Amino acid sequence: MTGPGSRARRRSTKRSTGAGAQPGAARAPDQEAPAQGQELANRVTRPQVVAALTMSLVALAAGLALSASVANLGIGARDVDGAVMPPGMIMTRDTPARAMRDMAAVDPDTLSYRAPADARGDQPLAPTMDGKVKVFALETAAIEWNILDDERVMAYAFNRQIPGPRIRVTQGDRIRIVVTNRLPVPTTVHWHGLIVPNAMDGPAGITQEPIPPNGSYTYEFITRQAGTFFYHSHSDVDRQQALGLYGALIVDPADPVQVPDVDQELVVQLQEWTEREGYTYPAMPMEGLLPNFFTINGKAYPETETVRVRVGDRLLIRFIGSSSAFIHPMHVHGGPFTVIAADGVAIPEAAQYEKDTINVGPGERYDVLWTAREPGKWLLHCHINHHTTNDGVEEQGAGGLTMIIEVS
Ligand SMILES: [Cu+2]
Repeated sequence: MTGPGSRARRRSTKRSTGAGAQPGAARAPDQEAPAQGQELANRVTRPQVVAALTMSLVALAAGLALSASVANLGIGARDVDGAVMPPGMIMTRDTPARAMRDMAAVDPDTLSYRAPADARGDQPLAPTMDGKVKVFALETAAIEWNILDDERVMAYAFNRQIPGPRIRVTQGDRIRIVVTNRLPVPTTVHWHGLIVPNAMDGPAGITQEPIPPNGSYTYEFITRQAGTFFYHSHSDVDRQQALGLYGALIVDPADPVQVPDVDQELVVQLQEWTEREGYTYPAMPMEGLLPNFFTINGKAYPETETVRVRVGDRLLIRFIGSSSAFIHPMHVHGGPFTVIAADGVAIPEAAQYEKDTINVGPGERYDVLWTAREPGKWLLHCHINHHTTNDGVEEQGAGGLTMIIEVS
């Protein structure tokens, strides 16, 4: 119940208990004496203190336990060097800092070059001669690279291109490759499929110390085999090769009779990219790192090259499994091709076989001969159909691992 009378009572009670209240001061007739139990009510009892303390400790422990069950409290921002992790990646409480650095986005601060949007990879690399030795120079760097007109990735590259430049030599050549490392991290180079002295093979920490940033290493060997090979990083391979450190290495047979009789040649190097919210991550078969872009020779369709041949022409296609983690069943429209070499080894004519789709796994190479039978536009593409999209979308009828063979 409230009314003018009760309000007056509350006011007068306050006044009478205040510091300035004087004993014996005049009191209105309806005024009451101060409540007797007021001081007691403000005193905290020991059981109350114990209860409040216990509740606080329980809440604190529960909070810590909850955090520890979903987050890794064992590492801090300094351990992961400010790494940006992909959205959707599952990081458990036991994911170590090293693994996180391995899967992190390319740090934009480490980029040293932006390639023109129309730049092409796999460019021929001319050697200089030192006596009879063919000397090639490779330089690694973190660069920006367009896989489409409107899609730029942050990549690790040899000689500022994706894929790295094409090294082409003849069986029996002595070659020397001077590798200079301009990456922010150590690296090495492996000559995939070639028989070389062990110290020239490239695995970091196994046959050589990794090449430090701004360091260099010289590889030298004689090319004993002939066929389709490639080179790639062999240091933090799952990160470095997936970010673009690979290139074709073609060795022509010393015996011209063994050179296949073809009208045109096409090298197909495959790669996946994981590009999210402006960051580039190394594509891996795991949550958050699954690729959303796919390239042939560093470009996604429709930016891939169009091959032009005539009816009756024989086209040699060298498929290179330069992809780091994914298999691509490569299919050619317009009739089957003949598989003439696998992993840099020529297949004797009697054992050659026809196919129209061939699984190109990481590390594999297949040389196939395709004859242009009918005029028109014939597709060469991966048959995992998601790999022929750009970020899940088809453009101009396809995407990603697609190119056109135009037969006139
Ligand atoms: Cu594929």
